[in-house]
Formats: sequence, C-alpha cells, structure tokens
Amino acid sequence: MPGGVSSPVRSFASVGGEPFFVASARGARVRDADGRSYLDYVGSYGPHVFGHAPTFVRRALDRAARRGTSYGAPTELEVRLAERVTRMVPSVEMVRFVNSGTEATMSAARLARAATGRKRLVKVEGGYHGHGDSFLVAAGSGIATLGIAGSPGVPDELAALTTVVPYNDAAALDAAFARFPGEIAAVILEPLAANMGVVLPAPGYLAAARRATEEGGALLIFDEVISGFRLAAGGAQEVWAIRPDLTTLGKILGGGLPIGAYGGRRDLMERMAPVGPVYQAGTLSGNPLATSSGIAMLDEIRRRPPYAELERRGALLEALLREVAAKLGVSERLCLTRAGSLLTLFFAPGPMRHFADVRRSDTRRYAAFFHAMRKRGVFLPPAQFEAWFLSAAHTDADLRKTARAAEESLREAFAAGAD
Ligand code: KE4
Repeated sequence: MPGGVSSPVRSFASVGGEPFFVASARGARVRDADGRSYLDYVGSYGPHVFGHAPTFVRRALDRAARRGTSYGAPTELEVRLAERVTRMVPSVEMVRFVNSGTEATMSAARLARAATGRKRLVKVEGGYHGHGDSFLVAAGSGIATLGIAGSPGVPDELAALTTVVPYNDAAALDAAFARFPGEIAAVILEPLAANMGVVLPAPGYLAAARRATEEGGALLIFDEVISGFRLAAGGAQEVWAIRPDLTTLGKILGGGLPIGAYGGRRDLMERMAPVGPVYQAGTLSGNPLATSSGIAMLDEIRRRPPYAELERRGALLEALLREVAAKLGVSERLCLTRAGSLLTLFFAPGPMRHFADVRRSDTRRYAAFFHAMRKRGVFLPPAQFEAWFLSAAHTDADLRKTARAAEESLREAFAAGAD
C-alpha cells in the first residue's frame, strides 16, 4: 500500500512522524493498536456528528447485515433515505446515491456540463471536491485564467477547462464570467470552506455566487460533503438561505459507511440515466448497509437535533482556546476560525478570508503543536489546512482537557522556536 495508507492525509506526511493505527473507536475517542486512547478531533473527517459507533448505527448495521450486504437491485432502503434527503435539504428535489464524495462531485460536474452544453468549471482556490481530474487543478497565473494540472496524470487539456478563483471574491467570479462568456457550465464551491482549514463565507459572497451563475447561465453547485447535516439539518444552504442548483453530500449521510450523493432540481436530475442520456452508475451505489446506517443517522438528527449542543460546545472550545492563547501571549500569532462544530487553529494572524490568507500559516509550528497534542492524548487533524470535527459525544470535560493540553502544547510549539 503506497505510504501504508488508503488516503494520503492519514500518513502524517504534512506533520511528519509515523501515524498510529486505530484499532477501535467509541464516542469521542479512538484507541490505537497499542491500546493508547486519544480524544478525537478528526472524526473520520466528518461522518460522526454523534461520535464514533453510536448505538443507533450499530443496531441498524446489525439488522441490515443479516439480510445480506448488496444485491445489485433496487431496495426500499434507498427510497427511504432519498425521502429523508429531499425533505431535509431545501434545494434537493431528486437525488442519486453514489459511494463517495468524489463520485458525487464528478457526477454533478458531468451533469452540469451536459445540461448547459458548456465545458468550463469554476472552482475556488483551496476548495477540495475529491480527486476527480477536473478538480485536481491549481490556480493558473493571475485571476480567473486557465487552471493548471494539480497532479501528474491530469491532462493539461482538461485542467485548462477549470478556472480557479479566490474564495470570498465576488469580483473574481464576475471576472471569470466576463473572461469566458457562454463557456461556464458551473461554479462549484464549499459554501463553508473547510478544506483550507475553516474559512467562513464573507457576508453576501454566497448570494453573489448565486447571482453570477444565474446571470452567466451557469449552474451553482454547493459541495456540502462536509457541511451537509453538520451545520444544520439542511446544511449550509439552510444556514445562509441560498438555493444552489445541485448539491453534493456524503460523510454524515452514511453514518461512517461509504456513501455520496448528488441532487437538486428535478429538471436537471432527470437527465441522468436511465431517464436521461447522462451516464453514471455504481455497483455498490445505494448499498443496503450504507443506506441503513444513513437512515438511522438522519432519523437521529431529526429526533435529537444536535445543532444547539454542537454550537454550545464549539463556542466553549473556542473560548477555552482563546483564553489559553491570551494567557500565553500568542493571540496575535494565531487565528481561530469556527462554524458550529467545525474549527481550525491557524498558526498565523488573521483574518482568514481565502487561500492566500491561510497559506501564510506556519505549518512547521502547527506540526510541533500537532505532535505535542498527540503526546497528551489529543488527536488533531494531521495537517494545518483541515477542520477539527467536534461531535455531540465530546463532553465539556473533554473540551477542558483539550484546552489544558493545548496550553502546554502551544507553550512547547512556540518555545521550540520551530521557526
Ligand atoms: P471522498 O471522495 O473523500 O469521500 O469525498 C471527497 C470530498 C468532497 N468534497 C468535500 C467538501 C470534501 O471535504 C471531501 C473529502 N474531505 C477530505 C477531508 N478534507 C477527506 C479526507 C481524505 O481525503 O482522506
């Protein structure tokens, strides 16, 4: 296995050192193969909004597994999960299940290109939408120009069809539409940026993106693979009251099982095979285990909405960390951003408005902080440009423990002169 991992970020490549291997997890904690327990802020990068292995998911999986694991035929479970998604996510009238966020965004991009007859995509610098070729594109020189391949193996010809603009820059969006009139199929963005670390949408930015796409004859795709069901039952589009044309979902939707979904306007989704000509398929799509786990998760969310608690705990952790930074006199050298249960501690002064801002972060010092926290039993994302994921299983005592560990770890990271 390249790097011994199934996904690069898990290798600790960004922070150095060897990763521990997880043997089990429950609630807010993971346990490694040597029996050490860590308070977990990675949370598998998103699915476990109620914590690891909640009883309602375990029960659902046990029931489902007894009936077999995959049939290659339609099931009632998919219909029930689809009913929940279309009820909970305001703009989604029709939905198709796939097996990952990557498949969801790839399919949404293909649908947008088919529906508009256009080829160009616009994405945000620092936005991550999975590893589909059209999204592994770096910003070209200057604003709103042709993208350049962000990975070997992505043809330049394809990368050139993606334009990369800064987040929170409505003028850059307008410039892209002016530069490529009649060519842009869709703008895809994380309404709440979480893959450059957490960066909030500036007031009016999402509305500007909605307006620019409408005026430019392009679709607006909200990639809510992280924010969906996390910021609110209806995700970021509910919080900021913006109606995209397509939405991609994942993570929480499957309760930790492999799943993704794309959905939106019925007139668009009906272009997908077998109803329409746009092809997309998947052997395990709508899998009975993933849909059972997802139904249990969405039912729990509707029965016991965690959002007030997630906000309270997020705010408590933020306050505790700010207190620690002030006590150490390093507040000016850090920037903490948060949206509900998602937060990032940047090792650079703010404000954090887009990738050019976050890129100023001292990633070596973050690495020192990461390892100091890990030594104290707190597992943070092994990369500066990721979100910390709080869950409803993190208790106030866990948050206070985190702050105590952070005080010692920040002192260590700033003392070590990891300049
Ligand atoms: P997957 O293909 O990894 O299921 O989803 C891709 C994806 C799409 N859209 C957004 C907004 C995402 O955050 C992701 C995946 N998130 C990363 C964490 N930043 C997954 C972690 C990993 O790559 O291992």
